[in-house]
Amino acid sequence: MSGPFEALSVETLAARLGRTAALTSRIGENASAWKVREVGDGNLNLVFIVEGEKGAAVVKQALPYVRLVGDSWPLPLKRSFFEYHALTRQQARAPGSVPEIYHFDEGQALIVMEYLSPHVILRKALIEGRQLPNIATDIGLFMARTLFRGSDLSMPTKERKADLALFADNVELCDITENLVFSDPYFDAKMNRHTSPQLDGLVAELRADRDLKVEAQRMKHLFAANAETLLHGDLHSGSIMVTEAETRMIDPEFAFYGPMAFDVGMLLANFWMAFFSQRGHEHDGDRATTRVYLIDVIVDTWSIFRKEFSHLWRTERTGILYQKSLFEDQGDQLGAEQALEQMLHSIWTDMLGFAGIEIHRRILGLAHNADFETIADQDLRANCEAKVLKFGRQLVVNRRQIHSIEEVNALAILMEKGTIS
Ligand code: SR1
Ligand code: MG
Repeated sequence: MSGPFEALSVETLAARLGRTAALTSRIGENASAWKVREVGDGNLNLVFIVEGEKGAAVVKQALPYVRLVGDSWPLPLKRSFFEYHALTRQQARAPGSVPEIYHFDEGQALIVMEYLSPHVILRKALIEGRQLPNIATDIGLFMARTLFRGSDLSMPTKERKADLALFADNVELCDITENLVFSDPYFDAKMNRHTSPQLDGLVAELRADRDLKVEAQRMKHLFAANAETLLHGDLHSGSIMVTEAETRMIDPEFAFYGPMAFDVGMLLANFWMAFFSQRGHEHDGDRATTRVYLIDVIVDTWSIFRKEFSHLWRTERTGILYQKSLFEDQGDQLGAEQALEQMLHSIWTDMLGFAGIEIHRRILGLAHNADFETIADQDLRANCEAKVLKFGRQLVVNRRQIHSIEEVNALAILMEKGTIS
């Protein structure tokens, strides 16, 4: 295909892509027999599932505007280019963790990729109370591998600098995060919404909270200025597809070079939100075991991330930072371990800050989470949201005084029960 950009539709897809070899070779030559469904439920793009005589594939196409808002908010098509390049790097650094890419058309801003089936979006599974046995391991390893291997701890510096320059152009998607995540929740921004009137008082309190605002801007500063590694950039439970046995990360269109802790914080925030939202989904039975499961997932994800990051530090530290020539080659293993601990500690502290902010923006900003949105009883929803908002504030403001994942989870459990507020 190519020529000037034109959005696909269920009606036009087969005619327009019917001769794309990457697609026909996998799903079948007879395009008139293809079944096409548009299934995009994200905030930005079109997503089609195309089924033919031989198989199925996904066609994802960017639109020149934000789908959630409409054409009053233009957004460049080039996000598809960044998504494609991020996926290829993630596949190289964490093989098997992302969908296979069959074809990329830059002009049409479309990516043809593997149809993941019977996978479902992790967020949906957690709302249903499902317990997926492998997510902590799979996501922990994905984060450690992509974050370590995309940084100056590992990459040849020339390659990393070229990549940094490439992704630096993902300006508009960074701008979305800079505003929607780090600033809008903390003032009365135009597109914000929250459960009202139930949360009005707490929202006013949080927006008047000077310590919170200062720390949120500290986190924004880190996000904007600390170009440590290639991030997924939007690693929440809606960007992960799962089966009992498999986990795949999708949708890295927000990819750019930023702080190590950002992906980890966003991900764990979404697990904490899943935890706090469970009480809103108890109409078909108590969710106590799901809550225990989610706490275990949080502990395991962090511990697997730490373990794998430490393993890579010891075995793959080939970049320009903390060279072995200064440490191990001098017989100074302890020095290398000290530096590792220091780095993990700063990832830990920053992770808590990013997590708290992600929680706030999902309840106070434009883009909310189905975890809470699907709780029909407004009072019940507000009750869950109020607790997690206060929990988020603790993470952001007191992150330097919190020393272990068990400590954070103990706080989450007490706040969720209402024992402390
Ligand atoms: C206008 S875009 C809103 C959100 O959707 C994406 O998934 C990102 O999380 C972004 O912040
Ligand atoms: Mg997305």
